[in-house]
Amino acid sequence: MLVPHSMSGKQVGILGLGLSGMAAARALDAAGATCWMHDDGRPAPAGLPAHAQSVPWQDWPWDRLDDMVISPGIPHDHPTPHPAAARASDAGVGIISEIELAMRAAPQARLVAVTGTNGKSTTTALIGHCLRKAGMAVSVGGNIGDAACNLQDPGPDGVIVLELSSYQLETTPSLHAEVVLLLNITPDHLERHGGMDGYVAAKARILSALPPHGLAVFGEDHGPVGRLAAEFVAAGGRGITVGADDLPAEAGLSPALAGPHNAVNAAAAVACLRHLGADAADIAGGLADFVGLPHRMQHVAQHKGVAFINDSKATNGVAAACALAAFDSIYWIAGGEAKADGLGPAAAATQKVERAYLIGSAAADFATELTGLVPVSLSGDLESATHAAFADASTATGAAGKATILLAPAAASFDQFDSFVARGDAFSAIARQIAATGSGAGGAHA
Ligand code: UMA
Repeated sequence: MLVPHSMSGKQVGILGLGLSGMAAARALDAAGATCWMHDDGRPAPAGLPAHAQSVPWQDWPWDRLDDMVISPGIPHDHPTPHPAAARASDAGVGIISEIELAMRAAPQARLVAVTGTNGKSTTTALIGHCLRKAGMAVSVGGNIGDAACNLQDPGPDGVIVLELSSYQLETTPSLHAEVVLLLNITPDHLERHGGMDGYVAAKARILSALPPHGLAVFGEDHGPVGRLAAEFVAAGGRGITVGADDLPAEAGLSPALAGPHNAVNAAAAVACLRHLGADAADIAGGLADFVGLPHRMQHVAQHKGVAFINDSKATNGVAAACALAAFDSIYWIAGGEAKADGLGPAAAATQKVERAYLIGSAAADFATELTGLVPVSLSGDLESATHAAFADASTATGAAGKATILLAPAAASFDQFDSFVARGDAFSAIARQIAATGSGAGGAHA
């Protein structure tokens, strides 16, 4: 655990009792702080740390609070601040993230921080994988899933690799890292940042984490990242921009790194790994045998020449367009709760799509966007869509065929599932059941 000893004796409010809130409570308790905890949606779990108590935020001792740790999913600014955040601002109480506590713990390890709209979890995991291959002690966490305060400090020769979301970047004023990676910025989470300018500003905060000798790695981009890179270098920063062409010529990428977007992610990881001193052979080995992450271009089943790919994490049009570029003969399952730009660039990335199977509340609008581009089926739900896609794909490919059923929704999951994880798990279960039983019933088109 990363313990922020400087918080000893402090009074701290904790808003949200999910992964980050609970990790913050344990770390603050270990540091000797007193915690006041509140969650709007769930009761406090059993076994709170000794110096933590569950109390409605209205009853916290606001005149004595030093800081309030806010969970990343809770707005402190846009579209409207949570009332406890508004109260904290009025009372002059600092609003900080759980990541900020990990920074205040001042770990001895070298730090790497990774952000971007898409690909940040894959890149974070890939860096961790290659460092382990190189024999280095490494801890990996942050937005990828394991809360930062839960991580062990691997010591001065080790590395902590943190994935950071825009939400976390906004509330981590003490962020510091020896290497930062800014992969790409395309519209996402705009309601939480008051629009694109606010979102870009939140992502750009990662650059202020660098000391003078630190390295910034930028993904090749003609949009906001390109501008930020140019400004950073013009101001004297040490920054490099990488594209797919910067991968070592001999690099063989694992199937989990399929697609041009993952080539950029891999090239960014390589630049970071070289800076950290990883051996070229270990980097090459790590790129080749990286197994990838669940719900990201994950091969979950294969039957009758048809591969089932779970990319449920493709919750926006840019991510879905990247997935569509990575396969041929695609039977594409899309839909859910649409983002502000609908399918975005995914609509124009459908050249290799045989048919789209649309689900959820976005289905009708997505069908309109795809008119004249690809045939569509209004499938309603994921189960119907997957069965229909398999019936079509296995018929079209025949015995020797090769086709891909791709779940890349270009939309959030919340209209039909609790999370992208639940959506991906459901797809994987259906795919494996089809592979086990050979059943592809339900191929009718609406
Ligand atoms: N809650 C309230 N009031 C509200 C809203 C939520 O009390 O108005 C409560 C909920 O009832 C819940 C808690 O807050 O109990 C949830 O907090 P949270 O949504 O911030 O989630 P955590 O469990 O703390 O997980 C967070 C990240 N979640 C989000 O950013 C939404 C996780 O990223 C991250 O893995 C974890 O911290 C550890 O760092 C997930 C994510 O979806 C994977 N991230 C977004 C993304 O990748 O696009 C940014």
